[in-house]
Amino acid sequence: DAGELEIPFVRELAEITQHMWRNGWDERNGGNVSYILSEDEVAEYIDIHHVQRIIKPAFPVHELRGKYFIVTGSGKYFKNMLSEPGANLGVLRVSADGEQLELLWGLNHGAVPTSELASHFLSHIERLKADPSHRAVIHNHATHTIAMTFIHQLDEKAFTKTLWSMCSECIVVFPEGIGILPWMVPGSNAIGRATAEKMKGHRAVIWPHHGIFAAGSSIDEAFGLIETVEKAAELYMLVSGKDIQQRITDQQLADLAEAFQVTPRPGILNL
Ligand code: 2HA
Ligand code: ZN
Repeated sequence: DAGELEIPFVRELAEITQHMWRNGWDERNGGNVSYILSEDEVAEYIDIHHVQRIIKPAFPVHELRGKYFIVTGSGKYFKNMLSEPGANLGVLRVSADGEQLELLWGLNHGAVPTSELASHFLSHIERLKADPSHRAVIHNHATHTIAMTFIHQLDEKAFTKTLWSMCSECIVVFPEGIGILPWMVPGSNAIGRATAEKMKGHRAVIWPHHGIFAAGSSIDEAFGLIETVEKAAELYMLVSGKDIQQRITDQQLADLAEAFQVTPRPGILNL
């Protein structure tokens, strides 16, 4: 529907989900996105006084009361979001008491928000504490990132160091490193709490044998972080087991951090 795509934040989510699907990162209904919107930007396109449906979240989210989100729908395919935004995406507001979700647009035909809403909401709460400009959380099934969780030890520091050393941009893009959970059942409140705990000090959290969660101040920032992690993981998968002749040294990583004025998480570089 051309009209729906005239809403800028609907177009942005429809396009980024299409992009991720084309990257091969969101087979079937894999992946989910949530993005904080300002009341003004929503009110410009949507009647914010007309609540279409009330949706009960799994738990109250008082910290997010009154906030507006665009979210992907549960069970919906990224492949289809661009051609049918209203059936696959929804704009909702957390009620003034934080107990319910007020659907304002989309999620047509009774659809509900992403099955990973717990991980999204709890991550938003932690990232907003860490960074007032925070807005976006993206989860997808980035292929090489998942592959790497089979053959690399899942120690966060070792994993971060390997990613940093795969390409020169990495330490600049995620100087705080990567959080890693143990394998857990997806879609649960428990994985939501564990993800959010990692989000206190990281913007990227890997779910072994499943995918990645990333946070950022915009869709571009969160997506760019995933692209960078995934690129490093792809390089790792290309070179692992090969006879490596040279690599970026810890001193060179430290030089990069200094040149780009970022502070690497302590305890990772051996200098
Ligand atoms: O929405 O990716 O983690 C499907 C998933 C669950
Ligand atoms: Zn997933």
